[in-house]
Amino acid sequence: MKITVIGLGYIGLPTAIMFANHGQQVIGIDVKKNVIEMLNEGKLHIEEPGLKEELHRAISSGNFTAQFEMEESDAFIISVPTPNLPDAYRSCDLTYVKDAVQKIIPFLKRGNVVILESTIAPRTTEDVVKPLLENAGFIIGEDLFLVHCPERVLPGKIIHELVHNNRIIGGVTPNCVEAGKRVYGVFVKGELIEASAGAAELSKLMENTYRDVNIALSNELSKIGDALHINALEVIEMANKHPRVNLHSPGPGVGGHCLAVDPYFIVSAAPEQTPLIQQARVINNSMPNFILDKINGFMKKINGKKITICGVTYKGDVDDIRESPALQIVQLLDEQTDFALSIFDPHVKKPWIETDFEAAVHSADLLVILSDHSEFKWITEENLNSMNQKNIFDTKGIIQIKRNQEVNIFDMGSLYQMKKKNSLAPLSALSTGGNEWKKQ
Ligand code: SAJ
Repeated sequence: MKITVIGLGYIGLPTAIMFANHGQQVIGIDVKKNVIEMLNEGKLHIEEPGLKEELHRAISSGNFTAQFEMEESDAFIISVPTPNLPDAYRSCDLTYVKDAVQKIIPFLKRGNVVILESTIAPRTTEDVVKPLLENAGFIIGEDLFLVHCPERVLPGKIIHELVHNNRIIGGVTPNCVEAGKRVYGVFVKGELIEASAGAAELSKLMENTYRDVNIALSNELSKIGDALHINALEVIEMANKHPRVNLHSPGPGVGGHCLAVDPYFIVSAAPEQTPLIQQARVINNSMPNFILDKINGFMKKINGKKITICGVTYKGDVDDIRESPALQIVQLLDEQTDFALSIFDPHVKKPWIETDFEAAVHSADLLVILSDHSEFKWITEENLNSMNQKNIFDTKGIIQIKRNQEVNIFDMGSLYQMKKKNSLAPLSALSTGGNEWKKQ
């Protein structure tokens, strides 16, 4: 089968490569010149474990080419961005989706399958895309098949989840569902779930909204624990021992182009019916300022001058800083305080990111962990010897060092400790111990 994938981002590119490595002839199309050039040279513009090897396999087999020009194909997969519009309910911007549909229309033939993978507002497939294709003279379900097949892969585990997650095949008609199943049956080992296009759209959005609302509940719990001087993380650990309770992890906020985006697509489609979803977004969006207040209060108490921020990505072990609450906190600190700031993130290459851990923590009074990168598990007490005061505020629960006389460690469960007068270990005698970090 010849497949054209439009949009070579975090989802489109792995999807295109997966089809190519399962014997299909795949063309990858993107509007970014550097993306096309990098991919054809076997280089990646995104960080995803295992993807580079898969890309090289796809190129060397001759089954994958990245290019600008559209070509006739058996199936067209649209995986372009659908950001929020800056309107009252931050509705779904369908500009790129509509552009992509217009671009493929001249190349469509009878029997083709058009698949929308982008996360879209409820009813988009039926009410927006279907009319565009019908206006071009096609009868959906007879000479053209239209499917919404949302992705559910977790960045950082995309290669595995693309194959093993089940997939919802949301067809405009039953024939469309069958056509969609024939395409994804090429490599999906998970269940191919038959659905209507509308149910597929809303299911995808609800999956992320469910997570956003549950994270908001835990973020609210961290505020309750702060007010009542009760350790919220201990409460979560105990409550989750109940067979039907799954409290999520509180943190510095909810980032990424999924949970921080998708709930608004439901809200903007049904604003009167979504008070809970809207309030959850308000709570999660309040976390960067909440964390800033904790940092400010603590630094004033210890008369701190310098803060080292570890992690600016929206979550651990990715290089994605889109909608990152960590980055919001850095910006708030920069705009609203006079603290010296040093930023360290081994996954992000930017001029303002310190590449040497020891240099980043040198003379710092507080180390704030905002992304749970695996590398931060290996931070040892010795790595902190160049700090002025050994204080850690670990908002992601990744640090393995145990709190002791030398190091003060706070997390989302012990926020109330940051306010206490005597919550500090005495200053440690500065030593020039070796830097384990560099040797990792
Ligand atoms: N987060 C918390 N507490 C938690 C879990 C996550 O604060 O207990 C934060 C993370 O730090 C991050 C944000 O929420 O800032 C999103 O994290 P995530 O683990 O949900 O990761 P995403 O957004 O990359 O992936 C989600 C996944 N959706 C679900 O798990 C329901 C993934 O399966 C989707 O395919 C993806 O969104 C997407 O592309 O829609």
